[in-house]
Amino acid sequence: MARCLPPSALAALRSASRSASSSRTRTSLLRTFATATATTTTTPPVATPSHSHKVVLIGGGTAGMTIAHQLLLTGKFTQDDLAIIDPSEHHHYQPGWTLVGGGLKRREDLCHHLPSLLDPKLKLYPASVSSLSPSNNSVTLSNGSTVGYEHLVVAPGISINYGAIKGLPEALADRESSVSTIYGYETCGKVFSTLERFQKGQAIFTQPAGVVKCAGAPQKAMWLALDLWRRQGVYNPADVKASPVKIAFATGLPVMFGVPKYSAKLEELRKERGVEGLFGHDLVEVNGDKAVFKVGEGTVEKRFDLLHVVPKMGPHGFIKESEVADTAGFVDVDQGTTRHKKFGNVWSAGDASSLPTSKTAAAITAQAPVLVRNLVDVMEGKEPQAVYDGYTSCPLTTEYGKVLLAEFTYGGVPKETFGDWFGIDQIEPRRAFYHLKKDFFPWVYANYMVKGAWGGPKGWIN
Ligand code: UQ1
Repeated sequence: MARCLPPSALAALRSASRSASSSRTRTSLLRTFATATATTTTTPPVATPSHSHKVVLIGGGTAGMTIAHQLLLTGKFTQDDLAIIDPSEHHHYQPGWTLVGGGLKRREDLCHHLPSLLDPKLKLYPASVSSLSPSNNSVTLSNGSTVGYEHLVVAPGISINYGAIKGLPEALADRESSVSTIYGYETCGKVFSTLERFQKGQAIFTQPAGVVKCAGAPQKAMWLALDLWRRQGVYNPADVKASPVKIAFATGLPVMFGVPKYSAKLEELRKERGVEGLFGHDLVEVNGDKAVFKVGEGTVEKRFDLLHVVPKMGPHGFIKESEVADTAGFVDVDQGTTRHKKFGNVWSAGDASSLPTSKTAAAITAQAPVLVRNLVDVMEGKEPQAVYDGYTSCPLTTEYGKVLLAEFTYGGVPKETFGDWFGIDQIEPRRAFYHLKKDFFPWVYANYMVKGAWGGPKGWIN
């Protein structure tokens, strides 16, 4: 496997935070530093404007990678019919970063060399997209060349806007600070060492208002930390007043989780375990040992000794500024078919899409087969028939050795795989689900899902 640990990662983050003045520039620097290496060292030249493909996919992340291989497995495409545009040298199993934060995995083991994951029949453009022209059926790359398509799948994920919280890039890049986040390859390595060192004081775990990927992850980080400190003897859930460590969960949301069934259980755990709940608290600034939250129309300042931050996220600029975006900037697709509401040859899945469900890798297991089936049907002159029900899942680590496996559809309606099979209620955190999360999902993802052969709750497909 190619090197997955850029030695200059944190240095790049540091220099990005030093040299960039606007939050927009910061974000793009943070997002693309690995890309610069990719384009200068290992990549073939970018195609000329004459290139065109049956299907162009933007993004080689979970959605793009899975959909590209599922399309190939239909047997209806040959060499270079399908093209992926992605500037990244590496593909990450991001659901594993919560485990990295808990000291259970090494981030390098969840990182794959992107080009080597691709079937040789797929054409790779190792470049970023600068604009979309859906009326001309073409995409313009950052080097100015254009790529044409019959169908376009827009799946570049969601952009992490570190700079949207004042002082955050600097605090994350500072090795001495106790500010960390599991939401990035560059930063997730700092989390566990920060937690392990922490023996006394106020810990705050944040979750922003607004859209994030994997909305359960902010508290997964907290539950593992709590359990670590409990085992180390510095946190006693039964007597928080006497504990050296105090824990608060500061969330921009009014509740612990968006689905009432699971939220009730998580709220029960929060109270039982002595975690202070700061609801409606949206972190806007990190200033030394002060965290500044927007609360209602005003601001509230909290002192901290350890801060785990979840940055703000939003759609990529090239989507927001294009004709395929909805008013929020996400790709405006039908929530059942995944087909664009206006451009019939544009499709989207995953974090970049407007699909009104929780943004997770598990959701892709259900979205990808629907998109692939419908795209192929439309290509063959038929009406799209397959319908996505909003399935998504959040395997929520509530302590070392236990996971609450939340699974639900649109509207937060529970759809529990093992409830159907074994008649159990998945509201209870279980050891078996912990092994699914820690061992089985990373394995099945790397060996089958990215190759288009895993259908989530449906098991192996293709
Ligand atoms: C899943 O298929 C999957 O992909 C590998 C995950 O990892 C990201 C998941 O978290 C979940 C929940 C699924 C769904 C599969 C089952 C068997 C519930």
